[in-house]
Amino acid sequence: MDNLSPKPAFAAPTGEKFILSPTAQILVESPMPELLRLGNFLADALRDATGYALPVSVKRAAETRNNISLALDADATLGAEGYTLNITPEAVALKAHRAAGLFYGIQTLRQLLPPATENAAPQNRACEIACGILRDAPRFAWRGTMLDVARHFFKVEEVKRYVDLLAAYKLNRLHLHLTDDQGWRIEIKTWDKLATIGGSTGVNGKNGGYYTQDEYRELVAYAAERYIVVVPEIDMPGHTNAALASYPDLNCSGSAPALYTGTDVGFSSLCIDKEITYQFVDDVVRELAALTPSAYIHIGGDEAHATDKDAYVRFIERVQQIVHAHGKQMMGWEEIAQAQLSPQTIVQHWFSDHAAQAVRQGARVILSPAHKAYLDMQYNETSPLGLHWAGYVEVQDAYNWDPATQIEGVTEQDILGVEAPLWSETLTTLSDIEYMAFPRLAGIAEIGWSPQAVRDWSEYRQRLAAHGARWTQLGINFYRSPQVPW
Ligand code: IFG
Repeated sequence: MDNLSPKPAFAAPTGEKFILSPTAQILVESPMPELLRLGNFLADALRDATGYALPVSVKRAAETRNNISLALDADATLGAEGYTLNITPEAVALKAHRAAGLFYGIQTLRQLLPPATENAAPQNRACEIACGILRDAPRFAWRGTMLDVARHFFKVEEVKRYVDLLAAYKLNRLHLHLTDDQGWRIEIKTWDKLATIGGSTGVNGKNGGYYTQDEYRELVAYAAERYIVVVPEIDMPGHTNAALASYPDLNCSGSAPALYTGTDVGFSSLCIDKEITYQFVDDVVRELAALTPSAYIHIGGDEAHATDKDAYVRFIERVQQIVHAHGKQMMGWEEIAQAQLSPQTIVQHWFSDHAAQAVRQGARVILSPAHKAYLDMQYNETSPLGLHWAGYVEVQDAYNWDPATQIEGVTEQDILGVEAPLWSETLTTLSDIEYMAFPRLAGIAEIGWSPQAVRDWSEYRQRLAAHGARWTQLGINFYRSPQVPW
């Protein structure tokens, strides 16, 4: 019970064991579809590993011995994502106020089983689960990562695998950076060339491609089943060469630039004073909003070095109105704080002090400090992948910080949570993604979930070593940092 990550808010082991036996059942307290789905999610996770039948059924009367039970209860103090686990030698009782809490309790249960159970090959071994009481709930509501599918495109199956790994660490946001200078990755039916031309290539001419709207819906649904909200980003007015290359009319000059396969930033801009630009934005936001069950649409706003400052402010304020007109909240990189933001706009801190400016306007912030949370930063000067403009970020650097004291003028109640961006200029495979994300993403997940008071690098590195055994069973291509006693 002392190897769990994210570290629970409260866990009291008793030293006894619950033996998961071949006749064990998974019982749900009511026939609610989501409860049965969660029961089956847990059963699937354990069936492969144990070879046991683990039938899922609605609990009848007093049968609780030798079973795992899932129940929702009225204890609202657990919030939307908290849970309690009461594990005795007789039974495992998982309770939560909301279904997401049960899902997170299931992730904790998985970690209480031996690492071998993460490997789908049947082990047919009597699985032991440490007994005790856990009462756990997250510190921050926003616990996420961003995947840049614009510099290099990653297929639906690859992103689904990444989603599985995020869910195991109780992360609940996947921000997809869908468009940039090198690629437009989402089908827009009213502007079809964005994907067919703008999505035809990538950095160094590699990993072109795009999601059809059906494929994108499939991704959103897959993530939602794991209580992960997908947040789409259409980066603008900068980082727009792929769109400008697809439609000459979007350019102030009326002629389209060539597709771009380099890695420079800050050279492109939508034409702020042309009305067609706002028709484009409105059509894109409308189609994206229809694909986005959640509240947020990210409009980028970073590195608009080719956009006049006053024009930039006018553009952001007009886009904010368009996003609201389509019933969504606007998110953006922190430069958008130069514009007049509405209170429900969310600002993502990455490299400047605009976040404090946003807080002064009453906006809330998500922290992605580049020198701590950018997963595309090289671990050290020998890392085969990644960049180092924000510095080298080893596992300890990515773990050893407290969002509440990270930025002058930004305190705990201004912070929605944390997010670790993974930019893909130097990444082309799922294996590359795993190498840069693990171990550091597990640390970000703990920063987002666990109370600051229970976090300590010297203790965490020991716990992290135990997760290396799980990642090996899961086939994750993780970086074996010399800072961790694997
Ligand atoms: N900054 C750019 C990204 C990417 C990154 C690589 C932001 C918000 C450098 N903008 O980070 O597009 O190129 O580390």
